[in-house]
Amino acid sequence: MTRQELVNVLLKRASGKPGTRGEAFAPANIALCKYWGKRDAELNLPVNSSLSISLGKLGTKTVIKFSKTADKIFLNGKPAPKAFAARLSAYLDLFRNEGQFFEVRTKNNIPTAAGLASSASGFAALVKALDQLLGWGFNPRELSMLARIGSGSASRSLYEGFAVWHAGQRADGMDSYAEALNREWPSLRIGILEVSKARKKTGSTEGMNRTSETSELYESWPKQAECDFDELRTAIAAEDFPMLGKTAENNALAMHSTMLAAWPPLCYWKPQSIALMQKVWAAREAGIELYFTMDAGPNLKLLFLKEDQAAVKALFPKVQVVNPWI
Ligand code: 2P0
Repeated sequence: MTRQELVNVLLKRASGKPGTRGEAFAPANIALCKYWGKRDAELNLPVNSSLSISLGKLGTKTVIKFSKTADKIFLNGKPAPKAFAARLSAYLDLFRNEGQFFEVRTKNNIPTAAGLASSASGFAALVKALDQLLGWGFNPRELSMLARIGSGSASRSLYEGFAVWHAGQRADGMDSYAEALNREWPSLRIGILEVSKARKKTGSTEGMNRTSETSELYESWPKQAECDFDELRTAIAAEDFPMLGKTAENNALAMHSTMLAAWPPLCYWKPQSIALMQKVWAAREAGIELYFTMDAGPNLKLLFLKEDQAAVKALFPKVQVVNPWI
Protein backbone atom coordinates (compact mmCIF):
# COMPACT_ATOMS: atom_id res chain seq x y z
CA MET A 1 0.00 0.00 0.00
CA THR A 2 1.24 3.51 -0.73
CA ARG A 3 0.97 6.56 1.52
CA GLN A 4 -1.51 8.05 -0.92
CA GLU A 5 -3.72 4.96 -0.78
CA LEU A 6 -3.71 5.06 3.02
CA VAL A 7 -4.57 8.78 3.02
CA ASN A 8 -7.41 8.12 0.55
CA VAL A 9 -8.85 5.44 2.86
CA LEU A 10 -8.77 7.85 5.80
CA LEU A 11 -10.12 10.81 3.84
CA LYS A 12 -13.24 8.80 3.02
CA ARG A 13 -14.07 9.08 6.73
CA ALA A 14 -13.79 12.91 6.77
CA SER A 15 -17.01 14.52 7.85
CA GLY A 16 -16.77 18.33 7.87
CA LYS A 17 -16.29 21.20 5.44
CA PRO A 18 -13.07 23.12 4.68
CA GLY A 19 -12.55 26.36 6.60
CA THR A 20 -10.16 29.20 5.84
CA ARG A 21 -7.49 28.70 8.45
CA GLY A 22 -6.01 26.10 10.82
CA GLU A 23 -3.85 26.72 13.85
CA ALA A 24 -2.44 24.15 16.25
CA PHE A 25 0.29 23.38 18.76
CA ALA A 26 1.93 19.99 19.33
CA PRO A 27 4.56 19.15 21.95
CA ALA A 28 7.95 17.57 21.33
CA ASN A 29 8.31 14.09 22.80
CA ILE A 30 11.08 11.94 24.19
CA ALA A 31 10.81 8.18 23.85
CA LEU A 32 11.42 6.08 26.96
CA CYS A 33 10.99 2.93 24.84
CA LYS A 34 12.42 3.82 21.43
CA TYR A 35 11.11 3.43 17.92
CA TRP A 36 14.04 1.89 16.06
CA GLY A 37 13.36 0.02 12.84
CA LYS A 38 10.56 -0.10 10.28
CA ARG A 39 8.52 -3.06 9.15
CA ASP A 40 7.26 -0.90 6.26
CA ALA A 41 9.28 2.13 5.16
CA GLU A 42 6.59 3.55 2.85
CA LEU A 43 3.96 3.73 5.61
CA ASN A 44 6.39 4.28 8.52
CA LEU A 45 5.20 1.15 10.27
CA PRO A 46 7.50 0.32 13.18
CA VAL A 47 9.02 -3.01 14.14
CA ASN A 48 8.17 -2.37 17.80
CA SER A 49 5.75 -0.37 19.90
CA SER A 50 7.19 2.71 21.63
CA LEU A 51 6.33 4.86 24.64
CA SER A 52 7.12 8.53 25.14
CA ILE A 53 6.64 11.55 27.32
CA SER A 54 5.72 14.88 25.78
CA LEU A 55 7.50 18.06 26.80
CA GLY A 56 4.59 20.22 27.95
CA LYS A 57 4.73 23.65 26.33
CA LEU A 58 7.87 22.93 24.32
CA GLY A 59 6.98 22.12 20.75
CA THR A 60 5.74 23.52 17.46
CA LYS A 61 2.95 25.93 16.59
CA THR A 62 1.69 25.91 13.02
CA VAL A 63 -0.75 28.11 11.13
CA ILE A 64 -1.99 27.02 7.71
CA LYS A 65 -4.10 28.80 5.08
CA PHE A 66 -4.73 28.38 1.38
CA SER A 67 -2.33 30.12 -0.96
CA LYS A 68 -3.24 31.36 -4.45
CA THR A 69 -0.12 30.28 -6.28
CA ALA A 70 2.72 28.10 -5.00
CA ASP A 71 3.17 26.73 -1.45
CA LYS A 72 4.70 29.33 0.86
CA ILE A 73 6.49 27.84 3.83
CA PHE A 74 7.96 29.79 6.74
CA LEU A 75 10.00 28.46 9.65
CA ASN A 76 10.47 30.63 12.74
CA GLY A 77 9.39 33.75 10.82
CA LYS A 78 11.67 33.29 7.81
CA PRO A 79 11.27 31.47 4.49
CA ALA A 80 12.07 27.84 5.32
CA PRO A 81 15.27 26.18 4.11
CA LYS A 82 14.80 24.35 0.81
CA ALA A 83 14.98 20.79 2.17
CA PHE A 84 12.48 21.59 4.93
CA ALA A 85 10.04 23.22 2.50
CA ALA A 86 10.38 20.36 0.01
CA ARG A 87 9.61 17.74 2.68
CA LEU A 88 6.54 19.67 3.81
CA SER A 89 5.26 20.28 0.28
CA ALA A 90 5.70 16.59 -0.57
CA TYR A 91 3.61 15.75 2.50
CA LEU A 92 0.95 18.32 1.53
CA ASP A 93 0.78 16.68 -1.93
CA LEU A 94 -1.01 13.79 -0.20
CA PHE A 95 -3.93 16.05 0.66
CA ARG A 96 -4.20 18.78 -1.97
CA ASN A 97 -6.78 19.00 -4.72
CA GLU A 98 -5.53 19.93 -8.14
CA GLY A 99 -4.26 23.51 -8.27
CA GLN A 100 -4.52 23.90 -4.50
CA PHE A 101 -1.61 25.47 -2.58
CA PHE A 102 -0.92 26.22 1.06
CA GLU A 103 0.76 28.86 3.17
CA VAL A 104 2.33 27.29 6.25
CA ARG A 105 3.87 29.25 9.12
CA THR A 106 5.56 27.05 11.64
CA LYS A 107 7.40 28.07 14.82
CA ASN A 108 9.40 26.01 17.27
CA ASN A 109 9.80 27.17 20.86
CA ILE A 110 12.12 24.28 21.54
CA PRO A 111 15.73 25.35 21.78
CA THR A 112 16.79 24.13 18.35
CA ALA A 113 20.27 23.83 19.75
CA ALA A 114 19.22 21.06 22.10
CA GLY A 115 18.59 18.79 19.14
CA LEU A 116 14.95 18.47 20.05
CA ALA A 117 13.36 20.47 17.25
CA SER A 118 12.61 17.22 15.54
CA SER A 119 10.09 16.42 12.90
CA ALA A 120 7.81 14.93 15.59
CA SER A 121 6.14 18.07 16.94
CA GLY A 122 6.27 19.62 13.45
CA PHE A 123 4.24 16.94 11.67
CA ALA A 124 1.85 16.57 14.62
CA ALA A 125 1.11 20.32 14.65
CA LEU A 126 0.75 20.35 10.85
CA VAL A 127 -1.75 17.49 10.87
CA LYS A 128 -3.86 19.14 13.59
CA ALA A 129 -3.83 22.44 11.69
CA LEU A 130 -4.73 20.67 8.42
CA ASP A 131 -7.64 18.95 10.17
CA GLN A 132 -9.05 22.39 10.96
CA LEU A 133 -8.36 23.94 7.57
CA LEU A 134 -9.74 21.04 5.56
CA GLY A 135 -12.51 20.24 8.05
CA TRP A 136 -11.81 16.51 8.35
CA GLY A 137 -13.15 16.14 11.89
CA PHE A 138 -10.73 13.27 12.62
CA ASN A 139 -10.17 11.81 16.07
CA PRO A 140 -6.68 11.76 17.64
CA ARG A 141 -6.04 8.16 16.53
CA GLU A 142 -6.74 9.02 12.91
CA LEU A 143 -4.61 12.15 13.20
CA SER A 144 -1.78 10.12 14.75
CA MET A 145 -1.81 7.80 11.72
CA LEU A 146 -1.55 10.77 9.37
CA ALA A 147 1.25 12.28 11.48
CA ARG A 148 2.99 8.87 11.43
CA ILE A 149 3.35 8.87 7.66
CA GLY A 150 5.05 12.30 7.93
CA SER A 151 7.48 11.02 10.56
CA GLY A 152 7.03 7.98 12.79
CA SER A 153 7.67 9.68 16.13
CA ALA A 154 5.15 12.42 15.22
CA SER A 155 2.33 9.97 15.95
CA ARG A 156 3.18 10.29 19.67
CA SER A 157 3.29 14.11 19.60
CA LEU A 158 -0.50 14.32 19.22
CA TYR A 159 -0.72 13.92 23.00
CA GLU A 160 0.39 15.53 26.23
CA GLY A 161 2.04 13.45 28.95
CA PHE A 162 2.73 9.77 28.31
CA ALA A 163 1.86 8.37 24.89
CA VAL A 164 2.11 4.89 23.42
CA TRP A 165 2.43 4.11 19.74
CA HIS A 166 1.21 0.61 18.97
CA ALA A 167 3.31 -1.15 16.35
CA GLY A 168 0.26 -2.99 15.01
CA GLN A 169 0.40 -6.00 12.72
CA ARG A 170 -1.68 -5.09 9.70
CA ALA A 171 0.00 -4.50 6.36
CA ASP A 172 -2.12 -1.38 5.78
CA GLY A 173 -1.06 0.09 9.14
CA MET A 174 -4.60 0.81 10.28
CA ASP A 175 -3.73 -0.62 13.71
CA SER A 176 -0.51 1.39 14.05
CA TYR A 177 -1.65 4.50 15.90
CA ALA A 178 -0.72 6.35 19.09
CA GLU A 179 -2.86 7.07 22.12
CA ALA A 180 -2.46 8.85 25.45
CA LEU A 181 -1.85 6.89 28.62
CA ASN A 182 -3.84 9.48 30.58
CA ARG A 183 -1.65 9.09 33.62
CA GLU A 184 -0.09 12.15 35.24
CA TRP A 185 3.09 11.91 37.26
CA PRO A 186 3.49 15.49 38.49
CA SER A 187 6.90 15.07 40.17
CA LEU A 188 8.61 13.65 37.07
CA ARG A 189 11.18 15.94 35.45
CA ILE A 190 13.28 15.86 32.26
CA GLY A 191 16.69 17.52 32.10
CA ILE A 192 18.20 18.40 28.76
CA LEU A 193 21.99 18.28 28.54
CA GLU A 194 23.26 19.66 25.30
CA VAL A 195 26.49 18.23 23.97
CA SER A 196 26.50 19.49 20.39
CA LYS A 197 24.46 21.80 18.18
CA ALA A 198 25.94 20.34 15.00
CA ARG A 199 23.61 18.71 12.48
CA LYS A 200 24.07 14.97 12.59
CA LYS A 201 25.68 13.28 9.62
CA THR A 202 23.27 10.36 9.53
CA GLY A 203 19.55 11.06 9.97
CA SER A 204 17.32 8.76 12.04
CA THR A 205 15.62 7.22 9.02
CA GLU A 206 18.91 6.21 7.42
CA GLY A 207 20.32 5.20 10.81
CA MET A 208 17.53 2.81 11.65
CA ASN A 209 17.48 1.32 8.16
CA ARG A 210 21.22 0.68 8.20
CA THR A 211 20.99 -0.86 11.67
CA SER A 212 18.16 -3.23 10.86
CA GLU A 213 19.82 -4.30 7.61
CA THR A 214 23.39 -4.83 8.84
CA SER A 215 23.55 -5.20 12.63
CA GLU A 216 23.66 -8.73 14.08
CA LEU A 217 22.56 -7.27 17.41
CA TYR A 218 19.36 -5.92 15.87
CA GLU A 219 17.89 -9.42 16.13
CA SER A 220 17.53 -8.98 19.90
CA TRP A 221 16.02 -5.49 19.69
CA PRO A 222 12.30 -6.24 19.06
CA LYS A 223 12.22 -8.66 22.00
CA GLN A 224 13.89 -6.21 24.38
CA ALA A 225 11.68 -3.35 23.18
CA GLU A 226 8.57 -5.41 23.81
CA CYS A 227 9.68 -6.23 27.39
CA ASP A 228 10.70 -2.61 28.07
CA PHE A 229 7.38 -1.33 26.74
CA ASP A 230 5.50 -3.56 29.21
CA GLU A 231 7.87 -2.70 32.10
CA LEU A 232 7.46 1.02 31.49
CA ARG A 233 3.69 0.74 31.49
CA THR A 234 3.88 -1.13 34.79
CA ALA A 235 6.33 1.44 36.24
CA ILE A 236 4.06 4.33 35.21
CA ALA A 237 0.94 2.67 36.64
CA ALA A 238 2.76 2.05 39.94
CA GLU A 239 4.70 5.38 39.91
CA ASP A 240 7.83 3.30 40.41
CA PHE A 241 10.55 5.77 39.43
CA PRO A 242 13.64 3.50 39.73
CA MET A 243 11.91 0.98 37.49
CA LEU A 244 11.01 3.67 34.95
CA GLY A 245 14.51 5.18 34.95
CA LYS A 246 16.33 1.86 34.75
CA THR A 247 14.15 0.58 31.92
CA ALA A 248 14.38 3.81 29.89
CA GLU A 249 18.17 4.06 30.28
CA ASN A 250 18.71 0.40 29.44
CA ASN A 251 16.42 0.70 26.41
CA ALA A 252 18.40 3.67 25.06
CA LEU A 253 21.73 1.91 25.58
CA ALA A 254 20.43 -1.25 23.91
CA MET A 255 19.30 0.82 20.91
CA HIS A 256 22.74 2.46 20.67
CA SER A 257 24.39 -0.97 20.95
CA THR A 258 22.52 -2.15 17.87
CA MET A 259 23.88 0.89 16.02
CA LEU A 260 27.48 0.28 17.09
CA ALA A 261 27.19 -3.23 15.65
CA ALA A 262 25.91 -1.92 12.29
CA TRP A 263 28.16 -1.57 9.24
CA PRO A 264 29.43 1.01 8.55
CA PRO A 265 29.28 1.53 12.32
CA LEU A 266 26.96 4.18 13.63
CA CYS A 267 27.91 6.13 16.73
CA TYR A 268 25.96 9.28 17.61
CA TRP A 269 27.96 9.84 20.82
CA LYS A 270 30.66 12.44 21.32
CA PRO A 271 33.35 12.06 23.99
CA GLN A 272 31.36 14.45 26.17
CA SER A 273 28.26 12.25 25.87
CA ILE A 274 30.19 9.38 27.45
CA ALA A 275 31.64 11.65 30.14
CA LEU A 276 28.09 12.75 31.03
CA MET A 277 26.81 9.16 31.12
CA GLN A 278 29.62 8.31 33.54
CA LYS A 279 28.69 11.30 35.68
CA VAL A 280 25.10 10.05 35.84
CA TRP A 281 26.30 6.58 36.89
CA ALA A 282 28.53 8.12 39.59
CA ALA A 283 25.61 10.23 40.85
CA ARG A 284 23.49 7.10 41.10
CA GLU A 285 26.21 5.30 43.03
CA ALA A 286 26.23 8.28 45.39
CA GLY A 287 22.51 7.73 46.01
CA ILE A 288 20.76 10.14 43.61
CA GLU A 289 17.89 8.60 41.64
CA LEU A 290 19.06 9.91 38.28
CA TYR A 291 18.83 8.22 34.89
CA PHE A 292 19.27 9.24 31.26
CA THR A 293 18.00 8.49 27.82
CA MET A 294 19.49 9.41 24.44
CA ASP A 295 18.09 9.54 20.92
CA ALA A 296 19.86 9.43 17.58
CA GLY A 297 22.18 12.25 18.63
CA PRO A 298 24.87 13.15 21.19
CA ASN A 299 22.66 14.93 23.77
CA LEU A 300 21.47 13.40 27.03
CA LYS A 301 17.98 13.70 28.47
CA LEU A 302 18.02 13.19 32.23
CA LEU A 303 15.14 11.64 34.11
CA PHE A 304 14.66 12.49 37.78
CA LEU A 305 12.08 13.51 40.35
CA LYS A 306 11.32 17.02 41.54
CA GLU A 307 12.81 16.37 44.98
CA ASP A 308 16.21 15.72 43.37
CA GLN A 309 16.15 18.80 41.17
CA ALA A 310 18.53 20.85 43.36
CA ALA A 311 21.06 17.98 43.49
CA VAL A 312 20.82 17.48 39.71
CA LYS A 313 21.31 21.20 39.05
CA ALA A 314 24.32 21.27 41.36
CA LEU A 315 25.91 18.41 39.42
CA PHE A 316 24.92 19.68 35.96
CA PRO A 317 24.75 23.50 36.15
CA LYS A 318 23.87 23.78 32.44
CA VAL A 319 20.90 21.40 32.57
CA GLN A 320 17.63 22.73 31.18
CA VAL A 321 14.82 21.36 33.33
CA VAL A 322 11.45 20.61 31.74
CA ASN A 323 8.28 19.95 33.69
CA PRO A 324 6.22 17.83 31.25
CA TRP A 325 3.00 18.62 33.07
CA ILE A 326 2.85 22.37 32.39
C1 2P0 B 1 12.20 7.68 18.99
N1 2P0 B 1 13.83 8.18 17.16
O1 2P0 B 1 11.45 6.76 19.37
C2 2P0 B 1 13.45 7.26 18.21
C3 2P0 B 1 14.66 7.12 19.05
C4 2P0 B 1 15.25 8.41 17.16
C5 2P0 B 1 15.81 7.52 18.20
O2 2P0 B 1 11.78 8.36 16.35
O3 2P0 B 1 11.90 7.88 9.60
O4 2P0 B 1 12.35 11.05 12.81
O5 2P0 B 1 10.66 9.99 10.11
O6 2P0 B 1 9.81 7.79 10.93
O7 2P0 B 1 10.40 9.66 13.65
C6 2P0 B 1 13.39 9.44 15.13
O8 2P0 B 1 12.79 8.92 14.00
O9 2P0 B 1 11.91 8.76 11.85
C7 2P0 B 1 12.97 8.63 16.25
P1 2P0 B 1 11.01 8.60 10.55
P2 2P0 B 1 11.76 9.72 13.08
O10 2P0 B 1 11.99 8.88 19.29
